[in-house]
Amino acid sequence: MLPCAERVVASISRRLFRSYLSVSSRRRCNITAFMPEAAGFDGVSDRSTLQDFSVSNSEKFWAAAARHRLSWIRTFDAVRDCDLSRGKIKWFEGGKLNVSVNCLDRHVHTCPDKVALIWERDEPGSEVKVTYRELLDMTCRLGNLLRRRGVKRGDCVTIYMPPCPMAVASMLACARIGAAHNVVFAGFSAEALSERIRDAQSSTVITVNQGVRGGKLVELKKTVDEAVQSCPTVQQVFVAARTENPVLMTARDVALDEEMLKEDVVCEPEAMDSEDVLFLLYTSGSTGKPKGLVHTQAGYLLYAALTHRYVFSYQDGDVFGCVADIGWITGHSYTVYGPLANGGTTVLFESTPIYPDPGRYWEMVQRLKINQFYGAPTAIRLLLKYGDQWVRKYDRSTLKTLGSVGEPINTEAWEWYHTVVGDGRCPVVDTWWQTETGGICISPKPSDPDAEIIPGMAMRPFFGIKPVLMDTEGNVQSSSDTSGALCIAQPWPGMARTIHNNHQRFIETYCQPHPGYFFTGDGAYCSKEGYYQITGRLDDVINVSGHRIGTAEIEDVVNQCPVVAESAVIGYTHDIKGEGVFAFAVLKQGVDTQHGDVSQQLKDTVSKKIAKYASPDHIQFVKRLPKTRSGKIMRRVLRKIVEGDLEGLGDLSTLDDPTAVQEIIQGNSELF
Ligand code: 6R9
Repeated sequence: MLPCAERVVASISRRLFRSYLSVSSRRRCNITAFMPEAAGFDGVSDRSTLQDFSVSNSEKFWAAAARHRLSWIRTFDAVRDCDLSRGKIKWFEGGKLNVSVNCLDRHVHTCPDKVALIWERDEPGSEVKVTYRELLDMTCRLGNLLRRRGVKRGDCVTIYMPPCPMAVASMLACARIGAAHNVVFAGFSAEALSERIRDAQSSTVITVNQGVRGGKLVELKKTVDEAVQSCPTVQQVFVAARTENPVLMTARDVALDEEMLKEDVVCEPEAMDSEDVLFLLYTSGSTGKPKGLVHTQAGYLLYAALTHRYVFSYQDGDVFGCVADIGWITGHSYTVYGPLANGGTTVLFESTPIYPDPGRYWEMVQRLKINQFYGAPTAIRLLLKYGDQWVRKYDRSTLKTLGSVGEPINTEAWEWYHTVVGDGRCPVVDTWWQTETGGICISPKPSDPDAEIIPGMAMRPFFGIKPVLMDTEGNVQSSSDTSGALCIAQPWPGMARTIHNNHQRFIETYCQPHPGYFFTGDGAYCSKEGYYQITGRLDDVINVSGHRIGTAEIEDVVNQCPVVAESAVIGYTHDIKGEGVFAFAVLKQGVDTQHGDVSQQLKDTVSKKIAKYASPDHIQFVKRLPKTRSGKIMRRVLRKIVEGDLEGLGDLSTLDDPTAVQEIIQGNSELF
């Protein structure tokens, strides 16, 4: 019998498609037109040798990229000084630069009136455009204000704001004066915010009076008020006005818009060392409290810029639409830093995929003439449920590339995204990466815009990335067509440097499991051709009667059943099999579980499509799945519910809708 992952690939490879450009036109490609710095690389004449070169001559590759893509105040002395086994990661030491200058000033010199940001506000049709000149002015005023109010190089400012130009200006103002930022997703609770402010030891917080999302007001300032009660370090809270409604202002609060007007539009940028901290970003681990991953200046910016350009085939003049919130790494790298470093036009999306109706994304694509759309599978699955008419209504002819991020994209969602949203015309790039990696590491077309794509596979490593798969004994799997723990064999500039205040945890989590390698915590399959498919978090891989299976593989099949909108699969302790399979399924509107045995139908389908052992022992139908605010299904919570360990549900601060958990607990108790 074939290994599971291989069967998944075999089943989908029939649908493998090639891009429309012929092989001969690919060969004619001029390598320096594709990547100018490649001109100096010995023996590099086409894109496939460029990829090999970037891995085997990593220092040369990154040095050339850093010189070419970034503006330096002082050039670097050393390219890298890394020892992964000790968690020592340093790039471009000796170099000095300013990230805000790289994202703003240099573009203001060449194209001051180019639109930098399109703020797609909650109400469709009310977008606001901000040019590079205007964004630089805002950033400088804000930088001066922060400086005048005592924020110094090396301090950490917490930003609790929805996507808006002021949030971007706040991030860049911190970068300008050498302060680190800590953006906390504006949907987090007061408790979660407070914990992050305390851990980051921020004395300054920037927020807005109220947020507006899905037609509703969100009381962000009130949440900050509640959060800072337990944050003795906080001395000042800057409050920008998103709405006209007044909010309670205390002695600690500063009206941001008013105060900024008093400041000059020239703000001297700090000359930052390459390895100074640019930002902290908190993310959840499988256990313990959230960890503040630390990213630094030059390496992060270079990696965000290069991946943004090559993964999405971004070209000057394109409008880039990443709908991720700025509170997540995707928003940092692909709404803010990557596009702005490249002098691009980037969309800041304030709303939801279904406001005012499920056509929102595509109406926005039509109105803003978006060329690259980058979103999450969870939203794609949600929209798929509403039907094709919401997509077909709008002109999507400007779209060139569709991106997916955050979790494995199941085949049904991939096909729908490709054929309905992209009219079968736009490549879908499934991008694998993490907060820890800073930017995209595996994606279908990093070095060749004409490369073939297999649905549901992240495919190929980005320049300079060398993935390896480890077997259960911790040995590198030498052949392809195999599965294992995904590690990265050599450092790259965009990787996180440490966990704030806890370097030991960084070493234990990422460096010690496989000494000398960066351990990602994900499992992957590598096909005969060397293409990668992410099989899910390793803690989501289950072992049923000795057969290893990724929960994502089972979900993929369950989701293909016409009655299913979405599902989550977990393993649970089973007396005989070791682990059994438990599936939670959300059915499409109007499907009745009472009529016909939907449950049996789903079990049979999994038996048929994968194997009998993979068939769920139990299926619980639920109204919704517990998800984080960034749309990740919290399988850990489902596992605890199935185990009956309600005390051990753990940190629920990232949960989007707490009532989902209550409903599932109730339904689960009725099941047995
Ligand atoms: C960018 C981001 C990281 C985890 C990662 C993996 C999952 C992200 C994925 C994917 C399969 C993809 N993940 N992209 N799994 N295919 N294309 O999401 O960062 O929030 O830190 O999450 O998300 O499990 O380890 P982050």
